[in-house]
Amino acid sequence: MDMPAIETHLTKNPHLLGWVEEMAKLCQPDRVHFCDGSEGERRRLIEQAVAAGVLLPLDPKKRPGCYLHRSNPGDVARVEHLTFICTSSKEEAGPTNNWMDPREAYTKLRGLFDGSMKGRTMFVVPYVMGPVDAPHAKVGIEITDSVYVALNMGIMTRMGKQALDKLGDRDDFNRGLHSVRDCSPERRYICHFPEDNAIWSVGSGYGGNALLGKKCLSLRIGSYLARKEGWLAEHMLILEAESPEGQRTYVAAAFPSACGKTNFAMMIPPKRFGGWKIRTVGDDIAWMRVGADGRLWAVNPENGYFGVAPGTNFKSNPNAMKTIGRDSLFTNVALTPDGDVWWEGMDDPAPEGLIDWQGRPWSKGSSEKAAHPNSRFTAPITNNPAVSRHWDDPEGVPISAIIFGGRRSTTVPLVLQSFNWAHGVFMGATMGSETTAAAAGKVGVVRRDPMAMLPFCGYDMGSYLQHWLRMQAAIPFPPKIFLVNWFRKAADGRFLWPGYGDNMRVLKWVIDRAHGRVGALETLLGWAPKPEHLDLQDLDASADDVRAATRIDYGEWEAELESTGEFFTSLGPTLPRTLHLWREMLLSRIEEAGR
Ligand code: TSX
Ligand code: MN
Repeated sequence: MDMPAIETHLTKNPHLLGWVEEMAKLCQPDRVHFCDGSEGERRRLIEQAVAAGVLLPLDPKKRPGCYLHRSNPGDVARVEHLTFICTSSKEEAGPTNNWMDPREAYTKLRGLFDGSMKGRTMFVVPYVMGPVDAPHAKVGIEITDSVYVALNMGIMTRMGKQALDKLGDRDDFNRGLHSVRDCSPERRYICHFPEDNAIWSVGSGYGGNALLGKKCLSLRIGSYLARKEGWLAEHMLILEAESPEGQRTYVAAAFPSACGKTNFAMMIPPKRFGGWKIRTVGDDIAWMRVGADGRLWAVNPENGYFGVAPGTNFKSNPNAMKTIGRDSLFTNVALTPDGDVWWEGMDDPAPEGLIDWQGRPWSKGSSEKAAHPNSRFTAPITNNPAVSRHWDDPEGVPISAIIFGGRRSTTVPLVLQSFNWAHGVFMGATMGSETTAAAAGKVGVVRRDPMAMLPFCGYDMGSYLQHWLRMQAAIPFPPKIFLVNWFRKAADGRFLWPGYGDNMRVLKWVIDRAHGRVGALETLLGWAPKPEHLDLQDLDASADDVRAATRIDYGEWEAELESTGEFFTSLGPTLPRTLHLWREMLLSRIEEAGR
């Protein structure tokens, strides 16, 4: 077959056209389609995807503009053991990342991409991460042979002509190459080349492995650039809290998976907080820079939500349910007989006649789940009725507080404020979450996950924490840092804190602390609210339970700090001495207090 000529009216950028031609020579597609991001193009791609059986239209009355995609059953999640950071030295990737020599990786993957798009269309997807006019927005080009990926990128990023216009004739775009190939786990690699600003991903069509703008560019490559350029690329939601007086405060928060990050980003305050409004700037990623005013300003690089479906319902997250009412893609959820979607933990019980995520008839009482536990929705950010007016602001929003959290059944109290920036970095560095049944492996074990970045940091974790410590000197008015835990349990296994909307009561204290207008108690582990500092009116929990949720058990903390020590050791010699010293000091003070 003749080489497809690389021609498009969309760009004359010689670096881009040269690279696309080179990649087309390698992958040998039948056709090359440059995406312009127009509404007409979106319709045509959906038509193609429906004709090819990649997308199934849902009922246009119940879910207008919505489609179901069923992935290969062996390709339903990110694959950390096949994700590589390819830097010149192994030390640069650090002990918590898989490393491959860049030359070896290019050689191996070139072999896998060779002819991988024969008989297929190569989509060239130009996109921007961040508000298009933001000074630190990044342009990426993803070459992919998946129409599903092209359509998802159209929701999750600012996709099309606007990206090419922003790029102009420059060469500094992220080069992303993706092919589902034969979708075999034996030939699956997600390789990051931070030194080349490139990502090569082969063998998976799943979100985090295939939508290269999200985890790969915005977090792994992003964090590498952030250290080099003096900013922060973080796995954080960004929310806007507006007080009854109309004061808007912005909070960024990092949680590991299964802690309800999207729910927190879209929280609806309880009746008692009637005058308060919570709005969403982002639910997954924050890029934060020091502004001219000396504050830390955050943008959400994304344009949509790629959320976990199971557990999402009108009680846990009404705004998310409204967000996915139209123009959304669903991946690996169950299909109802009337053309709607269903998953475990939806409001209503499963209807008769469900088709499960693999396309098989499913009946109640089946031991298998109807929707895959990692099934997802992809929805435009503007569908959210509570989206912040600043979600697309090129300036971003000024962050007053950073919250770290985890799922801990013991030890970690409802909320603590750090003594200072370095102690806040210590809180983030030591945060962890107990594994739930949703993840593979043993249930109930604490898995440490610094800043929820363990799977997403594009370089050595010790150097990453050093970068966090160094940032203090660069931020004249830094946000205050907090640690929260919504998941503490009583001895009988009950949750002590009602969570969800009632987290507003904790958030209110956080905001008031950030503005220096409420008191706190100095404990050995940080500043904690005294009982009179939390507004608990109409709370559906006993005073005893709240006391237990906020209690600090110094015996438990001695064990906690011992376990933190083992984790620190595992991060190796680049872990900043400051963090070792914080651990030792906190432990010594507890021991010397004689508890
Ligand atoms: O998202 C959650 N949040 C944050 C919400 C803003 N979840 C769901 C976690 C899985 C993704 C929570 N689950 C939260 C929470 O704050 N808290 C809990 C634990 C919990 C579960 C049930 C109840 C109370 C607490 N109560 C009843 O079911 C009646
Ligand atoms: Mn995430």
